[in-house]
Amino acid sequence: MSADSATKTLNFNVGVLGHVDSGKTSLARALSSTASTAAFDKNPQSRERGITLDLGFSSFTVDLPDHLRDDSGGQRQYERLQFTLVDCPGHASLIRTIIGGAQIIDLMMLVGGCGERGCKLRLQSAC
Ligand SMILES: Nc1nc2c(ncn2[C@@H]2O[C@H](COP(=O)(O)OP(=O)(O)OP(=O)(O)O)[C@@H](O)[C@H]2O)c(=O)[nH]1
Ligand SMILES: [Mg+2]
Repeated sequence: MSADSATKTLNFNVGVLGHVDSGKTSLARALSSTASTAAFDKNPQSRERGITLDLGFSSFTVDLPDHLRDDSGGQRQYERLQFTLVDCPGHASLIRTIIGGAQIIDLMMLVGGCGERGCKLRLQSAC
């Protein structure tokens, strides 16, 4: 992406949060077109343990919705809307990593799995 087009991109950092194994990393992978080198549990420790251990960054870009357009002739005339997904660990022992990520998160997406026993268990743990 060139510097010029980068300045015309409005970015939101979206935290991807939820219960352990609810599918956060899988969803981030499915949505994203660009990823950092450590995204999607690529590091060996994550693969070995089968869980996300650190924040993972990836992104996708869409056309800017009309309601976010600035037709007033101002400086900030964005053309594209980028969502940077901040994939958070789900394991309770890694809560400090998630709190660290909260510093840069603008919005959050709560992922809840609903397979077989999933909904009941996850609703219980959210109460
Ligand atoms: N059946 C089914 N399995 C899924 C789905 N999404 C993810 N999985 C599987 O569920 C397991 C956990 O998926 P992840 O995406 O790593 O879950 P996660 O929430 O990122 O896990 P943590 O970050 O460790 O909390 C993997 O084996 C996935 O293949 C889904 O939509 N359906
Ligand atoms: Mg994960």
